[in-house]
Amino acid sequence: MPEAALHVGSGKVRELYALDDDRLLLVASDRISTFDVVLPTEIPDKGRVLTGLSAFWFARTGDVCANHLLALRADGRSTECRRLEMLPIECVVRGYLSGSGWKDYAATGAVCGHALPSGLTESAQLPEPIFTPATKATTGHDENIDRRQAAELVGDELFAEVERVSIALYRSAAEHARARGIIIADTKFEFGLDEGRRLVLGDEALTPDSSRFWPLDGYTAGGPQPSFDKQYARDYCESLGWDKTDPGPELPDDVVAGTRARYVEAFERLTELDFDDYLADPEVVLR
Ligand code: PZK
Repeated sequence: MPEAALHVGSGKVRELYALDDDRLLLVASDRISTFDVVLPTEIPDKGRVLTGLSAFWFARTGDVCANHLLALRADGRSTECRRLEMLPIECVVRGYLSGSGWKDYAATGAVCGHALPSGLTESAQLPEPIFTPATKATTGHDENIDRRQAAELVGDELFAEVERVSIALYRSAAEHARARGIIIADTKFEFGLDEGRRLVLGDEALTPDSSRFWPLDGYTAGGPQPSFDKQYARDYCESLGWDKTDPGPELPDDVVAGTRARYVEAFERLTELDFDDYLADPEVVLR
C-alpha cells in the first residue's frame, strides 16, 4: 500500500490511489480472475507483466493518442498517471468474433449496429476491425450499445474521435502482436479528458486482462480459441467441475507456474525484452 495516498477505487484485480489533486497511482495486483471470479491463488508477477506491457504500449502509441502515463514505480506494478475526467463508455475494438460479439452476431447478424457478412463462424477474423462501445455497468456485465447510444453519452464529436483513435490503436498493436505470434482478438480502451478537454488514453491498455490474447499457432476459426495467458488455469478449473460461482478453487503449484510462464512469455514476445530486465528496471519498457 503506497504511503500518503488515499485509496479511491478498487477493480477486481487492481487498486487506485490518489497521490495529489492531479495524479493517481494505479496498482496491479497478482490476483487472477477466471469465469468472472477472482481466484484465491495469486500468479506471482502477473501485476508486473500487465503494468509493463501497458507502459510498453503507451510509450509506442503516443503518436496515435496522448495517454495518462507519468511514471512507472520501481516495484514494477504501480503506474503514476494523470488524473482525467473519464468518459462514460468502454471503447471496445473487435478484430475477431468472440464473446458477446459472437453471441450478438449469432443472434442478429450484427454487432453494435455493424451489419456483418453472413456465414461468419466463432473466432472468425472480421473483414475490418469494428468499434463496439459498451456502457460501464456498476454491477454485472457491461452492455453493448450502438453508435447512436454511445454518441448520446459523449457527444458526436468525441464519439467520432474515440472511434478513430481506438481503431488506430488496435490496428497498430494487433499488427505488432501478430508478427510475434499473438492474436489480439479484441481489446477495451478507456479514455478521459485532460484539463484542456483533450482526449487522453487511460486505464491499462492492450494487456491480456483488457484484451483477448490468442496463440497464432493453431488458430482456426469455427470454435472458441484457447486464451494465451489463462488457459491452464481455466482448464484446471473446468477439470474440477467447479460451478463457476464464488469462491473459486485454489490453483496447484504446477498450474500457477504454467500460468505465470505464459504471462511472462506474452511480455517477452511483445516487448522483445527479458522480463528479468524489466524487474531490475521497469523503465526499460519506455526506451
Ligand atoms: C480511473 N478507473 C478504473 C477503478 C482501478 C481502476 N487517469 C485516470 N483519471 C481518473 N480516473 C481514472 C483514471 C485511470 N486509469 C480509472 N476509475 C477511475 C479503475 C478501480 C480500480 F485500478
